[in-house]
Amino acid sequence: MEQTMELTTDQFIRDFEQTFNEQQQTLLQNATPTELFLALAHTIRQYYTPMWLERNESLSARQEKIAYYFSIEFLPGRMLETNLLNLGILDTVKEGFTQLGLDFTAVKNAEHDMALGNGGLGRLAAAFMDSLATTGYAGFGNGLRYKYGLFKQRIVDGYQVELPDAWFGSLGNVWETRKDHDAVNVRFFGNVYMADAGEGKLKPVYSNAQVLRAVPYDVPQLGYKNGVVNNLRLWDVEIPEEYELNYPTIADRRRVEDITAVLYPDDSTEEGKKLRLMQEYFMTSAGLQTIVKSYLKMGLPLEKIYEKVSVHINDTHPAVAPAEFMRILIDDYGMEWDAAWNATTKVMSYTNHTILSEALEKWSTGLFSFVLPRVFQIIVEIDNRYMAQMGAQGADYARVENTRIVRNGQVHMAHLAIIGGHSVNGVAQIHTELLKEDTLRDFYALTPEKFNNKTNGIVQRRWTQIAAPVLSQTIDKWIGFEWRNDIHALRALNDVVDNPRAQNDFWEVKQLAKKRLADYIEETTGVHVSTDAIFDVQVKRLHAYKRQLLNVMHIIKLYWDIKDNPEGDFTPRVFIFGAKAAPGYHFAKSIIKVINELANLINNDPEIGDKLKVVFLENYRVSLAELIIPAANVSEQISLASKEASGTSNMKFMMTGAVTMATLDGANIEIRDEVGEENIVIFGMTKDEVYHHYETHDYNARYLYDTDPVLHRVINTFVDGTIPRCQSEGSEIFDALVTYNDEYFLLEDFQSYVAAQARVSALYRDRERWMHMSMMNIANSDKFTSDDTIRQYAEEIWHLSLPHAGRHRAA
Ligand code: H53
Repeated sequence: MEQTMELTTDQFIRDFEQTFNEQQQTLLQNATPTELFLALAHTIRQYYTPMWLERNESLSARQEKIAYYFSIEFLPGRMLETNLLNLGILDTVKEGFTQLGLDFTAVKNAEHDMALGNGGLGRLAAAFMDSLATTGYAGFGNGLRYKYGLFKQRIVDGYQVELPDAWFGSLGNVWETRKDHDAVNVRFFGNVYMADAGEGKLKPVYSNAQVLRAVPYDVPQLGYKNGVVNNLRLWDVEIPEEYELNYPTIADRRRVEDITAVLYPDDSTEEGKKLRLMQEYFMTSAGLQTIVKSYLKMGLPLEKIYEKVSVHINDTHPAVAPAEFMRILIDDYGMEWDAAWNATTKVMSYTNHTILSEALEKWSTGLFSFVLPRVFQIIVEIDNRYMAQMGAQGADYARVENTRIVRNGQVHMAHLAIIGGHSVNGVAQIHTELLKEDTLRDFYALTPEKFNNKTNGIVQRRWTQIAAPVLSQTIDKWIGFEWRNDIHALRALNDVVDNPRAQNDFWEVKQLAKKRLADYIEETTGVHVSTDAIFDVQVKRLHAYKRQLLNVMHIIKLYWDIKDNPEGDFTPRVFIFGAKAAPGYHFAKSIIKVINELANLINNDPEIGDKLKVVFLENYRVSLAELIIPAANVSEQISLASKEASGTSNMKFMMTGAVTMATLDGANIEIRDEVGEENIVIFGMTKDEVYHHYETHDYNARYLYDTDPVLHRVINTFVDGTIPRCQSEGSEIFDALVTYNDEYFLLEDFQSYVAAQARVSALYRDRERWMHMSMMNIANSDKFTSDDTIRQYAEEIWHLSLPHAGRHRAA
């Protein structure tokens, strides 16, 4: 059942003009896009505020169970259009703007991306917020209000340069509301000892602790046409008034403000250790304290908190949660250990997003006990009790030793999350299998019942209705509107994938999207690209395991093919890259440099012409993805099998009609299962083949380099001066591939990748065949809706009930 706002265009115009006049005191026609954006956002706030209040009232009146999603990253991108779409007034507002003679696109582009995340992990968290509201579940977010989001990337002389992203700048975040009354204190450092509290109890006494104030800012999360508003709570740090004297200088204050100053721009490894640990504890402690307080307002017994509260640990960053929850229950509310432990394990659950060991956080016990002395004591106690309990159960000693929390002078955060919770999930089938059989195999052997899979998903509304409005209209034309409310209705498209007129329509849609992107490319890079060429796209974080370099090697091969035979028959291609590298990740930055110099070489060679173009688009982010993804013909998902936990852009490309060039990794495998083998292009080693190399140590990159002449020539191109201005970067790449034995097996997968790419070229030339493939991808993309993923979390892990039962469930 739909529930949209009743709003006529006239009414909207009146509301908007009134808000604008109150705020800006100028003429509409003189206003900048930013001024118009602010007025529009404030108009929308007036529309959703009553819904927000009503939602909170009804949740507490019904004493509804709430799941809290703790994540150090949230990456919503722009919120304006999503909010309008979800309120059901996007078309009304666009029409109103037309009548006022205002440019809606310019206004929507004036919104700065809310980039409180690095990549897939943060985007997934934002998608889940949308889907929780859309499905009607009571699921709230808990994170940090960074002053600076993910850095802004500029490319200068081919190099990545990082600039701070002051996303809310001088205007503030228009969507948030400060909730002063929910502020709490968080303690760091100092000494703690246990003193007699009478009745045989002990209580901790702190000295020299640093006390900071955590102040929440709430950002509403609107459900799609259902009147539901959930809450994303972001914490900011302040100095409590009573402690002001401890911070006499500006430098003292800055050190405090640092806690919420920057999002760590590192997608997988820990860095800036102490500050990072403080960030993690700050948001976790503040969140848990307010959760307990609001639970107690219901007057229910604290021992039963798990009946009304779930806390989800997104990756290891908030994994201190079980220990902090124990601290709150025991120290602040006087609960006994066993009752507290029972409640804690029932409340907590954890998602693992990677098997890369550098991303599974571990802290040295020295640092941890220095920053969080009381929490450390509790962790040691949890660990001891875990050992004792497992020993009593007769569990295998080596296994228990491998799974304990404090080991070899380190605190293993994933272990705390698993032992302190009731559920561990991976994010795609293959990833969960790998967790069970490799990364977390000892845990799996000891507690198999905790493990489950939840394949990731995407907010398809954003990637169609917002990012691809013309595609959406074309879908409407062929199968009606139902898919906009029930994504599973998209399957009706399967009936027209071979209809020549439909194929033609969808071809034209893609051409329009390509034209839009081509214009942007020309405007921002000066490179002219032809929309007749295949648009072949790889956009994601730059990481060795994602193998952008394999893509580059193929481009070099094509370059030589054309140079050797300029008159040859060649299917034109535009290779498009977008990628940020972690500032400290030297090798990744070298790859960016090489891509840019290779692009210069190729794009300026008249003999190559339109046959081959290479473009690196700077500052890849959600709003740029919205422009790029719908324009892709080919989606590059070429990570080494086993390394990409899931991937989510693969799903966005699929649903906007790109054909996936894929290894059997992450969710690619499930995409293949949905579209069928013939509508995806698979290449490369399987995860078992990869593991076979690990087990036998039989991989020999130099042998491949020496014996395969094509590969030899391609790799030499990095160092023989063909690509100018990147000598040192070229030799680093050569060394990684040959001297250091090619950690991600690019050389082994090269020939099969080249063959697969040749297949793509042949397929593209057969337009009927290609459009069949493309449309099969759109038609069968419904499986990857994050609405369904979140239903599985809600039902199987958090055990939520549906306050708005039945309203929006897919038929
Ligand atoms: O999380 C995505 C996955 C993707 C994985 C990514 C991720 C981060 O972005 C950051 C840290 C981390 O451990 C994992 O790399 O494969 O799709 C959402 O699950």
